[in-house]
Amino acid sequence: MDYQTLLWELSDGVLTVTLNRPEVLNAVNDRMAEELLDALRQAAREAEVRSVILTGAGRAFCSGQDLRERAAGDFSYAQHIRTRYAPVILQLQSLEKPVVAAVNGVAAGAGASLALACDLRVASEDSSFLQAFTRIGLVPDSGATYFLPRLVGLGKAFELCYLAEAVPAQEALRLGLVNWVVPRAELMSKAREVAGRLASGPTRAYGLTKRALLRNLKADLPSALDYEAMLQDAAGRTEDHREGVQAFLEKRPPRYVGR
Ligand code: LHQ
Repeated sequence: MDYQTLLWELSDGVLTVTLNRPEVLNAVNDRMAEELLDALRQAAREAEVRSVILTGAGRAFCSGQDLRERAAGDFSYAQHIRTRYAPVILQLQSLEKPVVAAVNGVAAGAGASLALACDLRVASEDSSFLQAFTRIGLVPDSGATYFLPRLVGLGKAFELCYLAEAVPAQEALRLGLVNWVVPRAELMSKAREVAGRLASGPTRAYGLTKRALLRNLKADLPSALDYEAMLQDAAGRTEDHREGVQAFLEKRPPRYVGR
């Protein structure tokens, strides 16, 4: 697919996908939603991609739904969310490779949901998270009501959704919404450092770890234990597991190949 709204860059196993409509703070139009889904599917298919960074061009990460393209309700919002946003959020979660959001500015509405659906978040000091939905009389969507209570607890999730005030990066760090906060100039180097480290790791074990963490969010302990045991069989058969043990015994760093 020829991307008009995204930049795609693969380097040393790290795929960087940049939302690229800076003039509207990377608001999501139909084309961007389609392209993002395509890019994430390609990331899943291509063995050379071993971790992914999602970021935004310009001064924002993503301002959510493009309100000029979809300003008011003469079409089905439900249909729009089911066909445009849900597949992207599900693809981010089912992609069995680490995904790091590099939040370079405001992440608002469905743009915040996109960041929350990534596995890890690095945020620049001047970034913020805004549950913009109720400001325009809408319900938090694209996974916001799923991710927020899990990351920050139900009480805080109510506050963020009801009051819809921007949460600055340092506060987001304190709440557990993001993993690291760094100066703006260091954002991409920090994201590349994290994603690069993950890209040279045991990709299959990371993918299975992601599957276990997400699946076991809603499991009871016996079934969580059983699921882990089942996945361990798969991890135990990988070349990387053999290499990891061998490297340990030989007292040298492992050289993982991602399978
Ligand atoms: C934008 C946008 C934007 C278009 C900035 N659209 N142009 C799903 C499916 C179905 C229906 C509806 O919703 C959803 C899920 C959602 O995502 S709902 C939530 C949608 N997003 C928002 O409500 C956030 C709207 N944006 C803002 O509140 C502000 O722009 C923020 C707080 C993000 C940033 O404020 P500022 O830094 O003051 O920037 P700005 O407002 O001046 O924006 C810069 C430009 O970007 C401006 O255009 P202009 O031509 O005046 O320079 C904005 O109109 C444009 N822009 N967000 N979502």
